Parts: sequence; structure tokens; C-alpha cells
Amino acid sequence: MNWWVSMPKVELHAHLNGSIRDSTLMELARELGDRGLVHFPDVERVILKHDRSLTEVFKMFDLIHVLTTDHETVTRITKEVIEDFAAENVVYLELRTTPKKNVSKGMNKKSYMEAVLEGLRAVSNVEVDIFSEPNFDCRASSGISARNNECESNGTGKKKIYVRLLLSIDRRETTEAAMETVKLALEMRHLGVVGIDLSGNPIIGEWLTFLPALEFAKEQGLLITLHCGEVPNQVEIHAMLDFLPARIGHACCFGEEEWAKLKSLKLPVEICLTSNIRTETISSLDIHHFADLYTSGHPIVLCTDDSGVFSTSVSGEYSLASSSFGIQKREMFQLARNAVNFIFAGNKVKQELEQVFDLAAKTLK
Ligand code: 6MZ
Repeated sequence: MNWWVSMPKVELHAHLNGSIRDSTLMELARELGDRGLVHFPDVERVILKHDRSLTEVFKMFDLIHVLTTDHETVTRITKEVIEDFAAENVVYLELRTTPKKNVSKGMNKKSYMEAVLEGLRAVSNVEVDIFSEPNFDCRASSGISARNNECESNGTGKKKIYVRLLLSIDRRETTEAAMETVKLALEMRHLGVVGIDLSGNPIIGEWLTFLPALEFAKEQGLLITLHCGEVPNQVEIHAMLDFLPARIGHACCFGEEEWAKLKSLKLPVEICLTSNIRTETISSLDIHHFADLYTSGHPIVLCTDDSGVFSTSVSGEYSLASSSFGIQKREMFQLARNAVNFIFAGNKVKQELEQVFDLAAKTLK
């Protein structure tokens, strides 16, 4: 097996609807095409196009959401995405998704998330650990039930992946809609929801619209990660850093002042190399901020962002960083291992992941 695949990895920045297999998207598009709901050849062309600007990427997401936003499909894509990450030895996955309403399908944000949980439970070829921290009682009911957790014995002898969920606020949403997502996240904490993400088209929406919901989430103990500096917006970048999120994603359009602030705060950065290059938020890898952050020892974690949309994988991102920046396998292994420090799950999971990396360190050559 390829070394990069064999190495245990931690994925902290993966959007559910960006991580769908092309084959599944094509199948869904064909079905809707047959029912006359989309024009299949147009959709096929969009799905198979792999170089997209940032603006085109968000149009692509709107199309994906047309194909996927019903309960059954949300369950299916969740199951497949987890299987795909597990197959390449991702041992801990923080999967993020935007809870959605789709009135025509009887879907609200809560039922969308129930469909996601159903997808977690549907995975059978690998053991999925979705249980949150021991101080949450998994029998306490909120209308959504936990199954694959420590309340039941596991002992299956199968490969294991820890999955935790982040609920995303889309930058198109209102303050009220953002607050609804945070309240849902709080209601689902015993089911593996550990935090909140702010994402969506970075040229849409104002930071102050989301701030009340993000502040409330933080007060309630949810951990926050923000898409920060995907486009040049110095005022917003400073406001986001002042908010002190637990992590940020991207950090592509930072100036000297913003780098200095980020580094003094030691905020971990989720780095998505292929995504940044494909969307042209960074023009080439030799000027990517990965190199500076890595050499200065700043906390970073390599992630995919949207493995489906950008045709990448976590193994691929590690291999790419190694070859582009001349970093040896042993150091890349250490980089993967360091990511355990930045996960939103608690100490028990961190300790268990340390053991996974200890074991791999002995066996990987
Ligand atoms: C900002 C992004 C993103 O939530 O429907 N998303 N937001 N920047 C990016 N970089 C390219 N990639 C994905 O997954 C898709 C949604 O995630 C956000 C967008 O809001 C997109 O609609 P979910 O599962």
C-alpha cells in the first residue's frame, strides 16, 4: 500500500457536500435528469470540470445541493464520505456540514442532521466512534439517538475511525438562522457535535451578522473554526483573529500585520493546498504560506477542504506537501501526529489517537 495512505492521518477541514464521490454525483444527476428535473449533459459538464475559480466553486456547490438535499441522499453521502476517509487511514475526522432546510422535501435543519447521523450509523465496514466526551450522558434524549457509542460494547475488531461533527454557518445566512444552527449544535453535543464553522462564499455576508451566534456558541463551550482570509479583507481578518477562534481555515490573503497577529496568538491553521491552488486564492505552491508556517513551527494541519470538488485526498495532500516543500516522510508523520493537539474532541480521544500514532511509528518503515 502507498506509504501516504498507510500513515494514520487526522482530517479537520472537510465539507460533507464537497467530499462526495464523482460517481455518486453523476448517478444522482442522471436520476434527476431522467425525471426532467435537471439537464444531465449540462450537469455532467460541470461535475467533470476540475479547474474552477472560487466563484465557480460556489456555483458548483449550489448545483451539488440541488442533487443531494433530501434525507436519503444526505445519509448516503455521509456514509460514503466516512468510508472513503477511513479507507485512506484517516483515524480522526471532523466532518463539517451546513444544516439545511428544504421545504419541498420536508427537511429542516434538525432533520438534515438526523440524516447525517443516520449516515454515520450506516457505515458497516469500519467502526465509527461518534460518542462525545464522558461528561455527556449518551442516554439523555433530545429526539436524536446515539448508537455507535460507548454505551454499547464495540469489540468488533474492525478498523476504527473517530468522527466528530462541526455545524457550518453559511455566510448567506441571517443572524437568526446562524443562531438556529448554534442551538441545534448544542442540542446535539452528546451525539458528537463539537463545534461550529463559518464558511460559504467569502465575498458574501458581514462578520457582524454572525458574531452574536458565534459568541453565544463560544459562551456555551462549543469550539469555533472560521474560514479566514480566503479573500483580501483586512478588517474582517482582524475582527476574526480578535474573536480568538480555536482554529482558522485557509489564511490565504494575510498581510504582514495579520501574520504577526496570527503567529503571536498561535492559532492553528487548517491548510488546504490543492483547494487554494485550484481556486487560485494562492497562485502557486512555491509562494504558499505553508512553507513559512511550517518552518516557523506555527501550528498547522493539512486538510482537503473538498476532496470531491478538488479531486484530492488527505494522503494526496501529505504527498504533495512532502514533494513540494522537500519534507521527509518522518517529518510528515510528525506533522500528521501534531494535528491530534488541535482536534476539538477531548483528552480521552487524544490519548487514544496518540496510541494509534505510537503503534504506527513502530510499524511504518
Ligand atoms: C468557503 C466552503 C469552501 O456544508 O453543504 N465550503 N466555504 N470556502 C471554501 N473553499 C473552497 N468549500 C466548501 O458543504 C458545502 C458547503 O461548504 C462551504 C460552502 O458553504 C459550501 O456550500 P456542506 O456540506
